[in-house]
Amino acid sequence: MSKSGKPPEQATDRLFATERRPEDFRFDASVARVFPDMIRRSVPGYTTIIPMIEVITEQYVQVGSNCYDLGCSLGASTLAMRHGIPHPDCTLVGVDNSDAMIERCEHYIALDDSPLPVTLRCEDILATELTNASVTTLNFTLQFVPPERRTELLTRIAEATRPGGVLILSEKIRFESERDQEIQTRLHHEFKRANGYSDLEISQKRSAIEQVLIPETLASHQQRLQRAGFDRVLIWYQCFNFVSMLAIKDH
Ligand code: GEK
Repeated sequence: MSKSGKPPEQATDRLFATERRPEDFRFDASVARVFPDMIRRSVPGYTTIIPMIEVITEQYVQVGSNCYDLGCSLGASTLAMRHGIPHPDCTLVGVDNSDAMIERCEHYIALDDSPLPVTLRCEDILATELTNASVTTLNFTLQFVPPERRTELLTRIAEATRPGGVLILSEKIRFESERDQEIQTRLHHEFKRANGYSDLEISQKRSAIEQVLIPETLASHQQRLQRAGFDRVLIWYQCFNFVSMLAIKDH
């Protein structure tokens, strides 16, 4: 239970509500505690993307394969994948390098009623073993990986993916044109304001996350995915500066 007596999944994000010392954002216990509320109120489209991960998984999962959720946090995307996997012989693996996230994720997985076993690894996704994959998800995680290591990670995912398999990649993006960037950023901030965040919360969160979450353009993502070994990249969702892509490996 949170201090307010609410169950953890309902704890309200007030982390940036009062003036605080500038510090880089970290996925620690205080963030893990309010994470469902934080991500829902901060990421436009998150509540649509999660159920669609189930739909996409169902379409592309292959008998006897492994499915990975990289940067699984509390397991929202992991559970969506779990419900989209009809084959009992598949393995589902969730990976996150935050102890606080993995600890709480175990609890959410245990509460869920699907019989498919889930393995959770508290590991760096840059080092975790990937093999025989049909569906891999990076739902707003690649943006936290240092840009110079992103190609290496995507190449490893593409190499581990079976023909016909996919990567679901959701990211905050930036725009080539300054004017577009300014409009989309304003709309994103309006979304946060509409969800009850104050100007102070928005600006303090922005400063904390600036050095940690590095967005890239859609073109950079598309080109990198193709260089990494995916044959086709579809944009299946966009709301303001938040996008989700489906990278398909044909052969
Ligand atoms: C969801 N997918 O709810 N290795 C492992 N984990 C990492 C790494 C890394 N190198 N870098 C960051 N993370 C989830 C939401 S949140 C997105 C994903 C957000 C983890 C980090 O600890 C955090 O839990 C997650 O990636 C990103 O659908 O907060 O915007």
